Amino acid sequence: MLLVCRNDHSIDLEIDVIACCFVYVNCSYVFSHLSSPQCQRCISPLSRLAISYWKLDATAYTYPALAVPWDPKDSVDHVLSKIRDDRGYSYADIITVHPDTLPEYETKVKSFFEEHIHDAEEIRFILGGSGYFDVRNKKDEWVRIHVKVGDLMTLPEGIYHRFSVDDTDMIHAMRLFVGQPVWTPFNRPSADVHESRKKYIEEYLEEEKKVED
Ligand code: KMT
Ligand code: NI
Repeated sequence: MLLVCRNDHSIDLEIDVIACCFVYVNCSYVFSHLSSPQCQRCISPLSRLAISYWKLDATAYTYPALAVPWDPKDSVDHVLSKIRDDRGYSYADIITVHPDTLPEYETKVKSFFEEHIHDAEEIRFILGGSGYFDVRNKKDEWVRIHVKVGDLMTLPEGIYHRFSVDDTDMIHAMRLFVGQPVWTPFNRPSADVHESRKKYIEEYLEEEKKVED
């Protein structure tokens, strides 16, 4: 996973983040690789925004290009099965974002890239290809997360985000959910007053400010 700290005009820094930990200091990143296997969940600017991240070996298993739904109980990857059980993921589907494989490609890609929130967690496990998730940090700047094969990431309810494919123009991903999936995006700015947004600000962004003061 590549984390890019950027504003709307320039890209400041790119750091390759693969099963490692780093800390965030005034928009520059102090970076230290840890070889410890305990470091599967990174302590990072991402976790400070309530984003969780794991690196899995997605290439060791075979997944269909498109399966809507895909039963998460069919997982034979024990790391994925543990995350599924720990977090109660009971629904999954598998999609490939590419003009040849994704029904209504143009409409979907456009809606993925609208800045939005959800009223539930967004969970994505990257099985192939790559793409960009952009999330807003506490200063309302974009933070670009370059996701690649094996990245499993959760975006909390109420975080502003958007998704786009990168130069490879293809991403193969599993989308997990607790219970019946609801993919409804609430776009900015009307989502500013959504309960999920208010809750996220109270629980994470205001806490963040207190830590800094
Ligand atoms: C989303 O919600 O933005 C997507 O599902 C994008 C495709 S999965 C990486
Ligand atoms: Ni979303």
